[in-house]
Amino acid sequence: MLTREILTDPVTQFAEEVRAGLSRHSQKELPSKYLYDATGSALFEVISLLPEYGLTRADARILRRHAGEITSGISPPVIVAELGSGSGKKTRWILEALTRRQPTTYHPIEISPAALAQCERELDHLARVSIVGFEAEYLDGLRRVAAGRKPGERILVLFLGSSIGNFDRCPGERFLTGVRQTLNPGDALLLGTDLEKPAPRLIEAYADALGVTAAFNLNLLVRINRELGAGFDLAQFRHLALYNAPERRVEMHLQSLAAQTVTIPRAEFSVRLEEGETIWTESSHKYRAEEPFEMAPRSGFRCDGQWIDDEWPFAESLLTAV
Ligand code: AVI
Repeated sequence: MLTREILTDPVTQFAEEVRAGLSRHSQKELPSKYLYDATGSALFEVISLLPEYGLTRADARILRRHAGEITSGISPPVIVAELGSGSGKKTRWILEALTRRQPTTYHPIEISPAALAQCERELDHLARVSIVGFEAEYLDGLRRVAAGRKPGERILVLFLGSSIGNFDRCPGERFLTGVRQTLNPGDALLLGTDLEKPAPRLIEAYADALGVTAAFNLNLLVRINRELGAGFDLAQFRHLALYNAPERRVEMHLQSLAAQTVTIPRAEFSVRLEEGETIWTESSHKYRAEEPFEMAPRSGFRCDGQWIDDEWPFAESLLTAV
């Protein structure tokens, strides 16, 4: 069964956030969540197939190998809420493990309607799974899931693929606290974190030879042109991926190749960029394996288990709400 609720007014919010990020006098920035329109979501699926980008395959291997063990400690009945489901491909293993014990309701929560639709298509055929998606920001969707739970039901929240890494570290922990506040003791959060690796390997992963990540990044300007009527000329920008060692993160930027002024009519605003100036579009923080154990108590959880991939350092950690 498929149901979907829409909880946001996307265009107004997009215009406001673009204006706020590009009117900064210091480092200009755009929120990375806007990378995922239909084209961006499709490009991210291609990124996950690239030989240089092992993250998604590592995450999938862990879930395929360990889904039974991961879910075994959570007492039924369990409902599953996934924050940023993407295509939903990896989630299949968790849902199949749960449906061996019980029919399962699955709530993908996605700001991207294209990703939500793909996720629903991908998982619709699973037996004993009901899908009720929310087109919403993560916490708004999760609150709806929690408000609808029946007495005795536990919630398993999935936050896979190291999406936590796209938050700065303190806001990331505040976000985990926000997740905890919507849950009850005994509910669980499965948290994916990409682990530290040598900088050259990371740069290759975010500046692939084929240019797919460059297209993913530049597509943000295409989206602003289409949805907000802006006049960004893509030939005047290039994709940059750099490793910020003190912050332990990969940063994606769009670098202006010339001094230019671009008008964004639906945001009622023009942005002036100098030659070489960048717009920061995404951070991808990397973690040490012990960090989820340290972050858990600071946000109201306890870390009860961790699984690490042996080919591409990546950890899935199971956090229980205390
Ligand atoms: C979704 N997120 C965890 C990806 C990452 O690695 O930060 C997005 C991505 N950006 C460039 N490549 C992949």
